[in-house]
Amino acid sequence: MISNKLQDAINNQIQAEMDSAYIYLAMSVYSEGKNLRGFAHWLKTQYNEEMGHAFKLLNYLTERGGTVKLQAIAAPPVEFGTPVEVFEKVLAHEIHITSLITKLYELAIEEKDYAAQIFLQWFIEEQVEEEGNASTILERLKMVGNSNGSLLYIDKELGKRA
Ligand code: OFO
Repeated sequence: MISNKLQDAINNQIQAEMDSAYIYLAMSVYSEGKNLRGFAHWLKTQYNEEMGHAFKLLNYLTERGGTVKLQAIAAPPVEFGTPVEVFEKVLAHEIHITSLITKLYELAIEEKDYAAQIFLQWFIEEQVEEEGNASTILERLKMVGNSNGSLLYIDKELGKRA
């Protein structure tokens, strides 16, 4: 059985993951509107990943005998700026999510919940990947500057995300 403290914190993290999903979906729609279809595809794939993270937590909480309490998700923005600004926001958001995962892990240690610590290690590794991906794309976008041709090349590359 999971402690109430950890149960509440996991419920908060489910909300945070769904919130991430919603933000990326909004970014995807925004990019589609700018005819950046590869960006839109990458961001929609990210939306699906975030929903996967939320479900992973939700299933775990149920498995541990906890109660899932779904929370409200705020409306995301409509405008996200230039492609560089979009990915600055993606990276900043992932850094924020990493800090939440770290706090969750610290709580699992405090609560001496070894099973939760093992479970959360997957999320710790995932955040390394999430930040890495966002940071690589951001750096490449900064590299190409105002070159539309290069931007379209990156768009094509992002469209290949499986
Ligand atoms: Fe769920 O990793 Fe991004 O937010």
